[in-house]
This record gives sequence, structure tokens and C-alpha cells, in this order.
Amino acid sequence: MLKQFFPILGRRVHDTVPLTYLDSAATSHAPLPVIEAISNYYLNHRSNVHRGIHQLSEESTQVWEDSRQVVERFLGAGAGELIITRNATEALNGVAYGWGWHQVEAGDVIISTVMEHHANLVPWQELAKNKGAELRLLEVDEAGRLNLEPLPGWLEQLPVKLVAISHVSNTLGTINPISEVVSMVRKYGRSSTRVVVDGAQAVPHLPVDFHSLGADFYAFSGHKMLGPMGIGGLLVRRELLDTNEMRPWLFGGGMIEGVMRDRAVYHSDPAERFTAGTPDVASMVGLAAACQFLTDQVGGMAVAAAHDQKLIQLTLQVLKDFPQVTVIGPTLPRTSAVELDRSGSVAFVYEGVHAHDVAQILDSEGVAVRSGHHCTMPLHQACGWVASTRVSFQIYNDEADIETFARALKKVHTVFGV
Ligand code: ALA
Repeated sequence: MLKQFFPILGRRVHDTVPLTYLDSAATSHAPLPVIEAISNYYLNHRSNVHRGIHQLSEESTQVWEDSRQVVERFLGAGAGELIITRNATEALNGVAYGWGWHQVEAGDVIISTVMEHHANLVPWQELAKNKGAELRLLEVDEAGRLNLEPLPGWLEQLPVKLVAISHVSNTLGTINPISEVVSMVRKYGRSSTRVVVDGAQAVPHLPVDFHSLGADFYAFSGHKMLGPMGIGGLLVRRELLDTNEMRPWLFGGGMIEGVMRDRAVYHSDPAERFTAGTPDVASMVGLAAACQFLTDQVGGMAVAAAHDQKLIQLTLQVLKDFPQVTVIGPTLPRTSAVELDRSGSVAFVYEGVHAHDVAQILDSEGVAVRSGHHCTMPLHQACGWVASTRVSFQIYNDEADIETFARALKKVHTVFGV
């Protein structure tokens, strides 16, 4: 029983009701080994990294570097390919400022999709606006899958500099075919066209191998994958670092080899070059502990993905008993030969009751979900939804949680009569 590693899941809310936590797509919980790793760092090793010639500083530097290696390996990245950030949003902004600011020019095209959460859309709007570039969005079909049909033509005919796409949609749950998109970009795009993947909702549930996916950039957050809040990363294809195509966007101490009165020489090692200022070592230690937990206690990401599929199927099954509920995103596999291409969450519209009211009733029964637009306003607008309610999962959720959710949802009907 993995729940025993998460003491917070044993608490009650509203004084009496046991908590049923189904909001892990917003933020997951951290298991005891992650909390203990952070606490152990503060109790025994806290000191600045790469700065002191004393034992604590050396220990701190060692755990910082070891943690980086653990995370790089967990995601199938090579040494130095991880830029450590506060979260996926900062990682995506890093692509905009560290790459886009000097690569994108007036007349260029940036392609994204209407299903992106705001972190993988607003930076590109800002970049396009500042550079005089055009932002084009791929649309979704009725089932909640991307319509990739226009992509080869756009890549062939337009000066496309960047394709920005989420691996898993935080609202539809759709798993996008990243390898297929990367292949299209390599086949039809220019040699300078880059692909950035927002992996915030994929890394917590799916095995992710950066090199196999073939993307140029891959962003993720620690707090959705059982790690601490305030730590995440950007994986960057090594060649882009070595050729200086991807450049630092934060400057100061720690990332330099030498500073003159009027200029500075930046560190040749990318692991250093992209770490300006004192880093959040404790959170990095916690993130590495989360990767270790997912590998050792959970049994690896294939096990996590299978567990996630089971919870999705159960949720889709219980929602069939609610004729007033419309599920958002794929509910059937694309073809009979493949698994359902969705992950992490099930969002729905409850006909006749606003999503915030649904969430409030669920909360009164101890069931924590997210309601509203989930930071995907363009998607909600495109699909004509005012708001939706989303249940989302992690490895600590079980069948009993879905049953509690289904019982609580019946109360919405009792209260609102619809
Ligand atoms: N993007 C996060 C979510 O989906 C915050 O809830």
C-alpha cells in the first residue's frame, strides 16, 4: 500500500471528513522519503555549492551533482542536458528567452496547439509579439485529439522556427504522438526548426526517454511527480548547448568562468552555465528522491502508467452512470490495436451545474478536485465549455478513492436536482 508513504492523505478536512485527494495534476503529494531527504539535507549538509573550500560546501556540491545525475538518468537525458528551473513554466520561458530571443525573427512562424495550458502558450504569444513572428495553433477534433493534418504543409511552406506541444494535455488528458510530430518536423521542416515539449503532465505518469522522443527541448515540473514545489527542469539536446544555440538567460555569479570590468566569460560546462546564483539544493535533493521513489517503491514508470490506466478506466466507468456528465477528451482508443491515449486525469462537464459548484459539493465530502478552466482558456473557448471539473490521479490513489468520488458526485444531483 503506497498510501502509507503519504501521511497527508490520512488527514481529515472540514474537521471530520477523510480527505480523498484527486487533484494531483495541479500538485501531487510528496512521500516520506522525499520529505526526509530534504530534511536530512537541511539538518546535515546545508551550505552553498561550488563556493566554499570546507567540508559542508563539498558535501552540498556533491549531493547537488548526484541529484542532477539521478534526474537526468530518470528522464533518459545525457550529462549536462538538464537545466534546473523552478518549474515547467520557467523552463518554457527559458526556451523563449535563452533560445527564441536570438533565434526568432520577424516573419518567422511559431506553431503551438489550442490544447496547451497557458505556460506553453503565453511565452510564445509574447515572443511572437516582440519579434514580429506569427503564432499558429493546431486545433483539436471532437474526441479531443490534435488535428495534425495541416502540420506537414505548414512546415513545408512557412518559415517555422518552433513547434511547441504538450506531451499530455492537462485538461483533455490526451497523450500527444510526440515522436510522430518530431518525425514530421525533421521530414518537412527546415534544419533550424526546433521542437519544445511541455512534459509537465507526462513525466508524473509515463516512462519518458528524452533521447528516444527526439525533441530539442523538454520541460517538466517536480511537484507533479511527487517532488517538492519550486523545482523542475528543461532538458536540452546537447548539440544546442555545445553550439551556443541555447544560451543562458539568467546572469550572475556561479555561471561564469571569469569577469572583467566590461564583460564576462561564461562557464564552458552547461551544468554550471545555466545555474546563476545560489540554487535550491534541498529541492533538487527532494526531486532526486522522488525519482528514486518512483523507481524503487513504485516499481518504475511502466507500473505507474498501468496504475494510471486502471484509475482512468474506473473513472470513465463510474461516470457512465451520470447521464448529465459529458467526459472531455478521448474515451475510446484511437484504433482497436492500441491502448487509450489518455493519461493522468478525467475532466468533465456537468450539464446544468457550474464546475465550481460541483467542486464545492465534492469538497464538502472531502473530495479534492480542480474546477474552472485549468489554465486552458483557449481550449475551453474553442470547445464551448464555460468551465469543467477535473479528477486527477497519482500512484497513491486507489479504487476506493474513485468510489468515494462517485458517491460524492451523487450529492450534486441531490442538491441541484439535475
Ligand atoms: N497546470 C496545472 C494544472 O493543470 C496547474 O492544474
